[in-house]
Amino acid sequence: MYSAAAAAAALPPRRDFISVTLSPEEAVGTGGYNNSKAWRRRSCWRKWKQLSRLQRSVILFLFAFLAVCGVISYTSMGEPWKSLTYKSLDDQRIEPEIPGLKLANPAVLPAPQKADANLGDSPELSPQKPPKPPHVRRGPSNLQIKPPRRDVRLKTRHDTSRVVEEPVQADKEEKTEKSVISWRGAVIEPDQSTEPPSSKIKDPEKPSSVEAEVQKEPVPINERQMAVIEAFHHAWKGYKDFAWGHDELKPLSKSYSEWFGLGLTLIDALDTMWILGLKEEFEEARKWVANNLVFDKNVDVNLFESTIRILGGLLSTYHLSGDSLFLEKAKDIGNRLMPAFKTPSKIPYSDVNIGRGTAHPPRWTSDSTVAEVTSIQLEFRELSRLSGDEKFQKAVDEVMKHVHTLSGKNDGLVPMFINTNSGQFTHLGVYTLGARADSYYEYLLKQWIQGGKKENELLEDYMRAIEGVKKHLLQRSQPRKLTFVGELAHGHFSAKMDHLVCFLPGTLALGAHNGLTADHMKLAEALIETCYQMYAQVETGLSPEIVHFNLHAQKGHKDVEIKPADRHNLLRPETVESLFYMYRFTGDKKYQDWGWEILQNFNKYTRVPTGGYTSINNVQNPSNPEPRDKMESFFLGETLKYMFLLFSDDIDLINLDKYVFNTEAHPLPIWVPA
Ligand code: DMJ
Repeated sequence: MYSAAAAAAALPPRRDFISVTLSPEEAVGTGGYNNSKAWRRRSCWRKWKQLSRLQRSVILFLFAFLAVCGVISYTSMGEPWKSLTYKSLDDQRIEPEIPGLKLANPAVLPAPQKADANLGDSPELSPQKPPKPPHVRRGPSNLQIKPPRRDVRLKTRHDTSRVVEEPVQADKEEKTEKSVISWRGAVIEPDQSTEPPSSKIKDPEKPSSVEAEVQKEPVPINERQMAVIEAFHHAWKGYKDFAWGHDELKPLSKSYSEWFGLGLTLIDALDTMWILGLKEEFEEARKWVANNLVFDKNVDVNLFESTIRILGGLLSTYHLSGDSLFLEKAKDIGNRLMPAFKTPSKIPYSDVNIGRGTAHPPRWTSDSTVAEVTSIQLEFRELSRLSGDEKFQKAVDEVMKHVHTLSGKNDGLVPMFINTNSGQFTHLGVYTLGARADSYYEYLLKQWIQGGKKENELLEDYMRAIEGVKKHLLQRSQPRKLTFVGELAHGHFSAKMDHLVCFLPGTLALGAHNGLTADHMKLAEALIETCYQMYAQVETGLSPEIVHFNLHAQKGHKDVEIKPADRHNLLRPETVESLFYMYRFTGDKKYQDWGWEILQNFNKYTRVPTGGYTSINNVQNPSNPEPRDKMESFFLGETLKYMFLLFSDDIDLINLDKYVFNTEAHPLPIWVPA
């Protein structure tokens, strides 16, 4: 018997080897005649055996030689193919220098750009690591995530790995467009010529440049992210079963509520599904948008809410998926919201009838809230950049400029109301970082970031406001000395803090990350601890809507006091949002652990067995938290999205140097990425 023992002996001990066993006859090659049927079938083998050892060696050598030649010629033939494939990228690098020559438009993020600047500098395009050839796809009816023609590396439905389609023979009409599209939000680079539209907005249908992304090693999904996906599935099941296409799920009564009648939850959740990798759900929702989302309706919508949820959701989904359906819908709703700005002061009305094209303030006043009119800018500015129509940006920039000059601020802090006729602040003297003012501060910083940190007035107003917060609103509680942001009413400090204020640590951290003073980060660290304690000190481990902090130590009292009217929880995102920023910027795992606790408590007290999650009336009663029978759209749009991002260690999963989140957690590109 022959075995490969000799060869194995030459190998280091313990290495695996393959043992091949032949019959003794075969082994020695003597070849006795055997006339059995089986033997006859092996005539080749017989002939082989009849050859002399020299003849066999020559044949084997020839085979080996041919094989080597084959391999060499295959690899050298591959080069021309490769260079053909990458040529488009190389072309992009040099073409902008040729006057008048326009570049291919990216499927996403079309924008005016000096394309060579970024592309040339990009380490991602270094010769050692050539970029993946861009996948080309565009068109109203084609989802960019549609199954590729070959080799899409989508491992599992819940796999966090980026999925990039290998080069395909793209459709002809797509040939001039280049972008890397994958099944994850972070994959499409917003640095594709993202320049502010301020001077002249170019037609995005005209060519621009694209930077292709080099794929990194996939970052595996972890258990906590899986738990978020599970929670999303559960919430989505309820919505799908009982509220499909309606605004909000009522999970207990297994029905729905309408606010605008525009499928609010579905739209708010689109980019979350994209980021979580829920492809089937996304495609199903996309179909609904394509077939059922109609804005030509005689319905009053709130300008702010429909901007941050619908316009913001459509724009970010367009960016993530590259699917122009979402851009078209965004343009439609954007245009329909414009009548809101037809006011004597240009400060927009709160409500618009998107079917009739009329707008009006609430019935009882001609005021709008300050947060509402100053937290629509990220979306309208981006819509101008994408549509090539300046009017959107002009309208919202005018509001900011006007508010910048207004009197009635207190060290940068703004009152809560502004009059649409006079353009002046009203109800002076009350200052809060909570409801009605909160996102004014958030959008000062975020617009500055979105526009490439050039709009100094925005930064000035932001910096001044944070100084105002420090001067007038910061206090420390007893007994744990938690730093919190209270309110000021006509000179009197109130130790009241809305859960809404918990956006602030995240915003401060984002500012510090973008080069603002390190003090802001210190304050962010202190405030996020407070926001966490607003959960941890409560019986259910869930925060109420509003807390009052104790300023004086009292025996048996915690820092956090809750009034009966304030003890509800609406599944709000702000603390989780800030935890996400804090973890991104510090890497301190405690922030993930805190978020994990919160998720578990949502599961414990707000999950409805038949599908969906519900807001609750009483966070202080674990045995009966009193479900309210409503799942707000921001639970899917924001809370679960921020949870998923918080648990991720992949900084490119919505890279914060390339995207800025609107106040409803919809990521929009930074025009000139860091
Ligand atoms: C969301 O609609 C937005 O986050 C908004 O800025 C505040 N309110 C809810 C979430 O709490």
